[in-house]
Amino acid sequence: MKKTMMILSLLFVGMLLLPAVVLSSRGTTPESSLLLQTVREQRLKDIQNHVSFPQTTGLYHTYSQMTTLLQTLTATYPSIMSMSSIGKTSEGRDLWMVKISDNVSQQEAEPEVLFMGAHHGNEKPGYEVCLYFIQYLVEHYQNESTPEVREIINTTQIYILPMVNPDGVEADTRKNAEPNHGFFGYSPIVTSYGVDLNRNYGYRWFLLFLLPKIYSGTTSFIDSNEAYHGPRPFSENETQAVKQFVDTHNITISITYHTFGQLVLYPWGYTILPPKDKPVFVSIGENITAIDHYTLSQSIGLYPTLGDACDWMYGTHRVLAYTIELGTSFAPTNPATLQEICVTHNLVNLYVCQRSHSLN
Ligand code: 0X9
Ligand code: ZN
Repeated sequence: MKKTMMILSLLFVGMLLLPAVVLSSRGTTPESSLLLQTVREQRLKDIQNHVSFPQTTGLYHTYSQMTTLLQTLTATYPSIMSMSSIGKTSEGRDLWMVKISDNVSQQEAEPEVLFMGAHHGNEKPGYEVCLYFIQYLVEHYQNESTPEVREIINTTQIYILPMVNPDGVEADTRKNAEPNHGFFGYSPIVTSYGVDLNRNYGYRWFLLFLLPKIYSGTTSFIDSNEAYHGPRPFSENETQAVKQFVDTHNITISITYHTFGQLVLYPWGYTILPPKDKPVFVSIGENITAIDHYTLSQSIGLYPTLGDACDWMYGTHRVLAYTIELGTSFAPTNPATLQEICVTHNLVNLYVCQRSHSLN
């Protein structure tokens, strides 16, 4: 009798667990399940070992602290890391692009991936994720317990532009610091400051005029508006620099980090039509959300807008370009929250590098 009861209760518990098993495996293709297992283990190790986080007196790096950190790392790991300025902001700050790869000074026939942070200067976790990733990669290259990092660096050309908008980061503003000259830039005097860089990419701008009602809530002709798109496409030094870089590289996958909302977004943001590559976007996106437990959606699901970086990268160069909206606030003040965001998206970034090898 006792035995039958035990078997029955085991069966009951088993039945309860079954949907959980089925659910947790959905959206995780076999290609990534091994990686997910190893990255989860890594993640735990990281949380335990990363004693030096945060490295600065404040929680977030300043622009100059970032510059020093990147210069120090480049000097320490010159064979796998290089940095170069791909442009200057209106206030004269360099836009630092980091490359991490073996034979770092050479252009090789290896997949190229691009990570960017801080299009919006007040969204600081985005660049911290990038800095954490850079440091993690170079510091684990020789580490015998992380052979996958060595493999990734040896076989991938990883580009990271942590701060697209350093002027905005320094001023803690969404927009950059560009002086504006009124409607379409025609005023002789300075009327306000700043352009929303994630509205300034030149993809399908004509729709602003054709369908103004659809986009007027999220992008603006008014230069003092927080979502001002600028006087013309690619009017800004920062977007021009990104354009020039992406135009001259063969980027396969890209992640642009923003805050906030715990979302993984794929194009399009300007239309409800699905992108041609939706199955790939969803397959990779589901593997990303299996790591960070965020919600996967087409960008327009958040809201429709024009001129964002990912629509341009995908529309012009077919880059599999994701926007990730990190966390639950623009700039969390709790170090543990920031650390969790960085550690988790370090794994996302490693996965993306690996996945870039199995694309057509
Ligand atoms: O509005 C943006 O630029 C992004 N959100 S944020 O809160 N970081 O400003 C979202 C861009 C995603 N693209 C679209 N929704 N079209
Ligand atoms: Zn943003």
